[in-house]
Amino acid sequence: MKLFANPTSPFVRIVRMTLIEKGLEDAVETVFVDAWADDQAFLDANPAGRVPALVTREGVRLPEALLILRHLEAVRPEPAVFTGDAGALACAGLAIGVFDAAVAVIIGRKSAPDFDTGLVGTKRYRTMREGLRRLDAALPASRPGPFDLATIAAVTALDYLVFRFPDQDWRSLAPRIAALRDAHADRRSVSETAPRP
Ligand SMILES: N[C@@H](CCC(=O)N[C@@H](CS)C(=O)NCC(=O)O)C(=O)O
Repeated sequence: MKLFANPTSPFVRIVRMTLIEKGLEDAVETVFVDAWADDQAFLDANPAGRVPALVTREGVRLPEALLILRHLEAVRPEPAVFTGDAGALACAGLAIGVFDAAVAVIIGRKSAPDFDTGLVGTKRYRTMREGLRRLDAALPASRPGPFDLATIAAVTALDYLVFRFPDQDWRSLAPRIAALRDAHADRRSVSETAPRP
């Protein structure tokens, strides 16, 4: 398999974390690309020009992080990242909403330097703050439990906000997610995929 990736994307990160958790990293060649550079092999894999994009063992070109995770779950069912539990899926949904909003701000700034304070930017900031707060409240007290999509996405969301918006105190806003993240800090899937410039 081949994974088109970059070292900062939270969508890429949930795929890379899953590959490590499932022991599939050696089955994948990871190619870092600049999603804005119109690399032809990358565009062949995903005409949307967005990372992640996976080329499967059969040569199928698969975009979209959650679809890639679904495929990896079929390739290597254990350990499962999709537990099927609605509460866990809801937490994953909140976390993905948070980092999707954060990515929208970073990308919005490319065409509008004042994106953050406009109609869309303001709404995305609200999503980041409110989504993180609700996720923090929604995580069951039993976590750390299974290292499933809820945990993977929650860790990814918090780390991405801290990485991209370091002037704000995200950890204080989400103390339970911060504790969860710290509890897993030494896990290879967490430490080796942390966003870096
Ligand atoms: N819905 C997509 C979102 C992927 C995405 O937004 N990737 C960003 C990096 S975080 C990207 O490649 N952006 C380039 C672009 O928007 O053209 C997924 O789940 O994979």
